[in-house]
Amino acid sequence: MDKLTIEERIKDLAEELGFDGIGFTDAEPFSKHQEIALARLEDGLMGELSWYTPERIERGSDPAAILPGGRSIISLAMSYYSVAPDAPTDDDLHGRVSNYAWGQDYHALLRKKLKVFITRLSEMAGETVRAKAYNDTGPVQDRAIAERAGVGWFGKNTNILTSKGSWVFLAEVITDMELQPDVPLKKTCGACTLCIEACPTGALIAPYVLDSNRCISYLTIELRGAIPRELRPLVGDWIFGCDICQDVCPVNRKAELTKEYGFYAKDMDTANPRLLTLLTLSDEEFAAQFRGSPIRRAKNEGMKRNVCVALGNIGDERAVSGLTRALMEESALVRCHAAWALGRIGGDAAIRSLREALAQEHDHNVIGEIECALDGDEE
Ligand code: B12
Ligand code: SF4
Ligand code: SF4
Repeated sequence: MDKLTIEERIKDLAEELGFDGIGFTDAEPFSKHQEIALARLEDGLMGELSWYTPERIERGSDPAAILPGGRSIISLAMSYYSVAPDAPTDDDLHGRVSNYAWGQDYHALLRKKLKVFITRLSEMAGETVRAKAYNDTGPVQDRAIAERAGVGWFGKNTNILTSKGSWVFLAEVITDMELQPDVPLKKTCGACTLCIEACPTGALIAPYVLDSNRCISYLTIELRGAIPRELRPLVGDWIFGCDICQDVCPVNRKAELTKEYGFYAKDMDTANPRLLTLLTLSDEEFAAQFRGSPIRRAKNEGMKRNVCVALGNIGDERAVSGLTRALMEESALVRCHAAWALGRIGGDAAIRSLREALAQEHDHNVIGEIECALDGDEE
């Protein structure tokens, strides 16, 4: 039998550990991607991510500065695509959580796998290899690495599309090993523009250009303040992330279900939570319910804000009493969004609640929201 090359053995290792894609590239700087990211930041298209700074972009664009002596990057992809247990059939009001957040927190899951991966690399090399692994939280641009390593190509929705679709998490290992680079794929989206047309908020302002300020993923997960009023009606019933630009992508018709059991939703409530229940959770209950889940990132206050918007968009009068209680929440942010939702649902009970709240409210932002809601000016 032919002896396997080191690259082939590393590919086998990735498969053994459950990764669905792998490729190699050199550790040369990502100058073009650095330039684009800096320009996006400068143009205000990255939203208000306090940690996303020019220094971080510059550091992340030079892998050899992150791992001095780094010669290669191993790019890895793991599918998280799964099916929801059961679509809700009860009469409760449900919201939608993006597929990537149905299961366990991928950061923890991938971190463990990457640790094993690095240990096994050293065993393979017969000496301790120097390596630094990232998944999502590092300064490097995971997608730019995946593209150059031939793991996938950039879709017009800015996601990396692999031959098995875009429902993948990306990770990378920068190492001092000398590995034969793979070549970038020649694939493109061609004339397709389905994702751009389907995005409900118009966040894909041009092919390959996302305005984070308009993206539901940013609005429901990363944004800490109020969701802009004009965007609230467009958020629909998404309460954590958004899958629309991937759902419509024809490349995803070939998507295979993840082999990683941890990414499946425990039950229907994880993928389609009951909104009125979420609205009642204390901080402790929220932390307990979402322990080990990516959803914790939104925090209880952010989630209640999102739930109010979803309830306003669903427009069902059964939400009025829950939203009326939310008008008395300690958080002014939640009170603002509860007022907006009540204005959008309308009807005598909602109007009565808004008037009673106005008589007691002291926060000027909430007063403004209640007045708009009573004026029927909810957008
Ligand atoms: C910040 C961030 C966000 C922000 C901003 C997104 C953004 N514009 O990148 C927000 C909160 C909006 C976000 C949302 C999501 N994210 Co996010 N996010 C990140 C993070 C932490 C940094 C990304 C970054 O640096 N972007 C810089 C900008 C400038 O890059 P870009 O928009 O992709 O632009 C590139 C392309 O447009 C390309 N390009 C430009 N012009 C052209 C022209 C042509 C012809 C071509 C081919 C390419 C091209 O070059 C640009 C620079 O590389 C990465 C993790 C990481 N460390 O990399 C995860 C990451 C990108 N996110 C990820 C995921 C899963 C998501 C969501 C799908 C989650 C969800 N379901 O809600 C959405 C997808 C929204 C979307 N359509 O992109 C995955 C993507 C996996 C994949 N298959 O691509 C990553 C890689 C995390 C991970 N390790 O798995 N995210
Ligand atoms: S994640 Fe949703 S809001 Fe963001 S670009 Fe895709 S379709 Fe638009
Ligand atoms: S929907 Fe079409 S344009 Fe958008 S990423 Fe998929 S193939 Fe590309």
